[in-house]
Amino acid sequence: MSFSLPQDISPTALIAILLTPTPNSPQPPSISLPSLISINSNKRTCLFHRTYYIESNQPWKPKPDMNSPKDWPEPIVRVQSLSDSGVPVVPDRYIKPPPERPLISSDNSDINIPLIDLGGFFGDEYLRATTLTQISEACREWGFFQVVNHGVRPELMDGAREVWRQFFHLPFESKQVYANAPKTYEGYGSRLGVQKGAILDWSDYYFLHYLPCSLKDHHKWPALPVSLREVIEEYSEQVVKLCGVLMKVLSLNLGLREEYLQNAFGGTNIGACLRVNFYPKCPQPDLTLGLSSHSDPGGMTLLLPDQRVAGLQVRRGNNWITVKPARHAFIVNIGDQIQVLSNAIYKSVEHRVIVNSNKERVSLAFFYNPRSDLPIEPAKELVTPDKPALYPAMTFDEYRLFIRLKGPQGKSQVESLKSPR
Ligand SMILES: O=C(O)CCC(=O)C(=O)O
Repeated sequence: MSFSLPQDISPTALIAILLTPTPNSPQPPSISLPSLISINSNKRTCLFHRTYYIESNQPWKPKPDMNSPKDWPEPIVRVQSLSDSGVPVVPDRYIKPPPERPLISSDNSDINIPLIDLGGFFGDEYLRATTLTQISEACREWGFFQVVNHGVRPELMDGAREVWRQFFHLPFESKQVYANAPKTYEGYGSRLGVQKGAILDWSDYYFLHYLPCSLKDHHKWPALPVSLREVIEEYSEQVVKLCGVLMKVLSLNLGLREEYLQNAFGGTNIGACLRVNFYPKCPQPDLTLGLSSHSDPGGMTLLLPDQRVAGLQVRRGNNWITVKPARHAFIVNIGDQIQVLSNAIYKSVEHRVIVNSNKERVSLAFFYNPRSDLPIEPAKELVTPDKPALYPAMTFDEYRLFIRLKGPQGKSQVESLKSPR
C-alpha cells in the first residue's frame, strides 16, 4: 500500500503511527521497520504494507505515552542475581535463536581492529598525515579502531573501571534505589527495549547523562562508592576532550572543515552519556549474548573495555571478530549519526558482546552524541548528483526512540531510513 502523509509529519509521528495499536488491539503490532518503511525525505511519501492505525480509519492523534512508556512490560530480574544464585542453565528468556548464538571457542586468530597511536596527530607533518590516513582507513574498512596515546590518564581509566566494578558488587538494595524506567533509561537497568516477551541479554547496566549540563544530575549517579561521582566527572571531562580531537580528525578525513562535525553536532551544546555494562558469569555462554548485535544510534562511542577478559565482537562480512583490547586503549566506533552526516562514507558497524562462564566483565561505553533537537542530515559538501543524500533530516531525539522501544536490533534502523533510489 502506498499513500502520502502531510508534509509536516515528523519521523517520530511516523514511527508512532506504525507502533500504535488499533483501539481493540492491546499490543502494538509486531512490525519490522526496515521491511515496512522507506521515507523519501522530500515528499515524505511512505510505503508500507499496512499500519494498524491507518487500517482502523481513525484520524491520527499523538499518544502522550507513546515515546516514553512509564514502566517495563515485565518485572525486572537482575542478571547478576541470577548468576550469583548459581543457576546451572541459562533461563529461556535469555536463550537466543540458533542463528544469533555465538561460537564460543578460544579465539587464536590474530585478526584485530586497527590500533592507532593518536600522538602522531600532534607530531610533525609526516606523522600527522600518517595518523590521519590510518584513521581514515580504519573508519572506511572497519568502523572501529583502538587508540593509544590519547591523552586520558591511564590511572583514571583503571580507576573509573574499578569504581564501577565496586558499584556492581554493592549489596542489591544499594543498587536497587537507582532502578531505572524506560522513560529516560537513567539509572540501574537490566533490559533495553520494551517489547513484551523479548529475549533478553545477559547483562545489567548503569546509564547516566554527562552533557548537556541541563540533563546532568549527580543525584541520579550512584552515591557509593564514595569516589564514584568525582572519578566519573574527571573521566568524562577527559573523554569529551578526546572526542573533540577525534571529531576534528574525522572532519578532515572527510574533506570537511576541521570544525564541521562538531558544529553539526551543536558546537559546545552536544550530548554525552555513559552506559556502564556489567556482564556476569554465565553458565552457558554459547546460548546467549551479553549484548545483542546493534549499531550505536549516536555519533561516536569510546569504549573502555575490561583488561581482564575480551567480549566485544565486531561484524566483518559474515564473521564476528573478537576485539583484543590493547593496554590502556580506547575502542572507538562510528555511530549512526556520523553515518548519516557522512552520507554513508563512514558506516556504523554492528557489534555484540559474548559472555564468559568463569569471568565477569565490565565495560564503560561513552556515547558522544549530537544535541538532541538538532536535525542531522548528510553534509551538503558530501552530496553530489552521483551520490544524492541517502537520509532524511532527523533529530537524535526522534532517532533514538527506535532503540528505546525495540532494543538492540542490528543495523535495522539506519538501513530503514535510507531513501529509495
Ligand atoms: O561491552 C562492550 O564491549 C560493548 C558495549 C556496547 O556495545 C554498548 O554499550 O553499546
